[in-house]
Amino acid sequence: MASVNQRVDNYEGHDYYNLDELLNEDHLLARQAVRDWVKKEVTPIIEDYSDRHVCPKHLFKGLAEIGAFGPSLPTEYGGGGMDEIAYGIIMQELERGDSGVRSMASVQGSLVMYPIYRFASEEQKRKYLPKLGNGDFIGCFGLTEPDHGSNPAGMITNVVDDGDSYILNGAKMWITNSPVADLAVVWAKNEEGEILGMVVEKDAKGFSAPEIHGKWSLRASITGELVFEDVRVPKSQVFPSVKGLKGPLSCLSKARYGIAWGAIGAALDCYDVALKYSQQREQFGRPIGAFQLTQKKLAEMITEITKAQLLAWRLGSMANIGKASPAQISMAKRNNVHMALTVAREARQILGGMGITNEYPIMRHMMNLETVLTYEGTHDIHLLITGMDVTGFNAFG
Ligand code: TGC
Ligand code: FAD
Repeated sequence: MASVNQRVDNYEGHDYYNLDELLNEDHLLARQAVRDWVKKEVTPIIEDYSDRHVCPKHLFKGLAEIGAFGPSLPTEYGGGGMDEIAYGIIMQELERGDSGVRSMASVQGSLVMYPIYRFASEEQKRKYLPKLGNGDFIGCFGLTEPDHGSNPAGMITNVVDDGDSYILNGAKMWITNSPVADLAVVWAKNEEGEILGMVVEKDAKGFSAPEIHGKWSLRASITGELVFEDVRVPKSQVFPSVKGLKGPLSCLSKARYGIAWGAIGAALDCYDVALKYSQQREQFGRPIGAFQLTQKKLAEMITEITKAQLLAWRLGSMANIGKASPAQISMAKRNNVHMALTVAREARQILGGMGITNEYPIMRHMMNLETVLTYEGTHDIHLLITGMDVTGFNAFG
């Protein structure tokens, strides 16, 4: 198969329930700008970078230029000053290109800029946010540890008070962007067992961020560890206004919201490719789209995509007035990612043997979505969040 993808990307979206009527001019303009950028900058290179398992780092600057970092954060702090629906639409168009490219933006905007904006001192905000917003700095978010993934409350990474500084020890695992990051937002326990957030710069003595190799999923996104060996962190680097797990979990709510929208983009790309293929590919003297079994697949795909679009739009409307609860966000993340993975699997079948090649984006989306199903809270953890919300009983521990 071609080592560099030759795909002609003539994607124009699918809107079966006329949801565009619910969008405003700003949403539509943002969508078109990001769609154009993805066609120009992502589609032509993404199969090659995924194939080589290399992160297209040069895209960070372009992502900043199209306003993909913190679209709903205030402009004075490096964000885009848009609403939550615009943020969602931007994530959707990026993930239409590749989940890893959307990850680059999610982490920078929702997991690095957002906690600094929300919890840091004014001095920290002024120091970091403009440079994160324009892509001069790359950030990462360290919550997960080798032995504590779904249960971050059990973390063992810790700080010990040493006058004007803390001494940080421990390790974080599976951290998007860590090997290329200039700074890390790190969550660690103090001597009282309270979780604190802090910014650790890459040059800090005792800090390293080795890359994790061998991923079959999200291959165009770079993932690594964070290792802290007696790292001295000045107290001015610690977030003054948050303690406890609600700090990192509130960042996750912001990022999970973006994924609920983003996953629809991957599904739309798979649907778009499969629909066009079914209209052109002939077997038994007819287009395969004329067979009932192919129509069943396509009809179910667009039905599930449309339901996910409605869920995301309603969630966005609630988020705009500060009324999207963490549990509502969990439901949308879980449903929409699973929907996208199912759509990718069905689309792959419609393309027959061609579906497994890198001439089409479907297998790449499918493999990417296996990560998206797991990170930011696994499929089953989000089910348990909904279960707890509706029953009042905690089934985690
Ligand atoms: P629990 O007792 O339920 O909650 C502790 C405190 O946090 C509050 N809270 C939230 N606040 C904001 N947003 C949320 N989503 C929140 N969920 C809970 C809660 O009200 C409480 O506040 P307070 O004031 O009472 O202290 O905590 P728990 O220890 O029982 O944990 C619950 C559980 C299992 C749901 C949580 O630990 C969880 O969500 N686990 C999943 C872990 C996870 O999602 N990790 C993601 C790591 S980052 C990542 O994957 C980035 S991928 C990046 C990319 O490339 O895109
Ligand atoms: P585990 O928690 O060990 O779970 C394994 C299985 O057990 C899952 O199926 C889970 O659903 C199930 N399980 C766990 N507990 C329960 C329970 N109580 N009841 C029922 N089932 C349960 N983390 C970061 O902090 N920052 C990042 O930037 C980041 N980026 C990532 C990038 C990639 C490519 C990947 C793969 C992960 C990333 N993560 C990141 C980590 C991610 O959030 C975790 O992988 C995820 O939270 C799950 O943790 P785990 O892998 O340790 O699985």
